[in-house]
Amino acid sequence: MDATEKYLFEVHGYLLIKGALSPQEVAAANTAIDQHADQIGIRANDLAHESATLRGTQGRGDLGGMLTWEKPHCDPFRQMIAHEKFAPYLEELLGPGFRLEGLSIITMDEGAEGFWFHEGGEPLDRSRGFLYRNGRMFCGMTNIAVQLTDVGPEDGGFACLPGSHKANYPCPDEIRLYEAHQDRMVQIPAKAGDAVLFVETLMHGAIPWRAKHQRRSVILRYNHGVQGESWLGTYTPPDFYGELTSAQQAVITPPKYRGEDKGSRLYKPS
Ligand SMILES: O=C(O)CCC(=O)C(=O)O
Repeated sequence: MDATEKYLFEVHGYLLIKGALSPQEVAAANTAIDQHADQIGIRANDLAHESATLRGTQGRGDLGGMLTWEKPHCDPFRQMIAHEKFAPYLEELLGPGFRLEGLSIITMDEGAEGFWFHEGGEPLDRSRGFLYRNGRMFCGMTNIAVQLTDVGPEDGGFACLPGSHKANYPCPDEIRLYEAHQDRMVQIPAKAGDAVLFVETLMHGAIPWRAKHQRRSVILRYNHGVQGESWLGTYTPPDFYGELTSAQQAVITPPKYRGEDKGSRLYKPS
């Protein structure tokens, strides 16, 4: 993460990583989704809440389970979880030893409803915080949204209020509902293969999808290595654990205290 990227991320709470995935990686992921399109669950228009401006003619689509898909269709997603392009960003923000909390795919067809703007720095959530201290950033849950189809400036999709990860006052409802001060929200145009890196405590949501083509975004959720947000009982590695590379295994290990910055990096810095 270079000095410009650190500056922009610290100020805005997000960053666009252009060309993160190659056209071949994007194509393989899209083929895998095409093969599992019958598993996309269309939501019951429950994300816009009571917003008049986020309402849609249909719900957004959710798809999961990609790491367990049959080969070769699981591979693009297994490669994404510990991708060499993403690891340096996650190690900067979460520290070495960062963990994957989960991943899912969002699809939106033309007319799909938006998503009420949620999170924001207030109220404070320990697992979703953002702190600058002693010369570096410390993040709670941090996400990478890999775009598998193009997002034009008028298309809708992911949007956020830059800087809201540092908010101290409660956000008025009309802003969360995208009914006032819409010009403060930023929708992020992107090409297939670009990725939006954002800290979960940034207030974010989605604008209804207006494009003719389907929106496809893979959301990978991470946290620092000490945090386990959804954890109960003993740890059983998933069945496919033995098929993973050591870097992929490292991001799905149980949380443990490693001492700040004492964990090893996934890849040697180039
Ligand atoms: O990209 C989107 O549609 C918004 C996703 C989102 O807000 C979330 O999953 O928490």
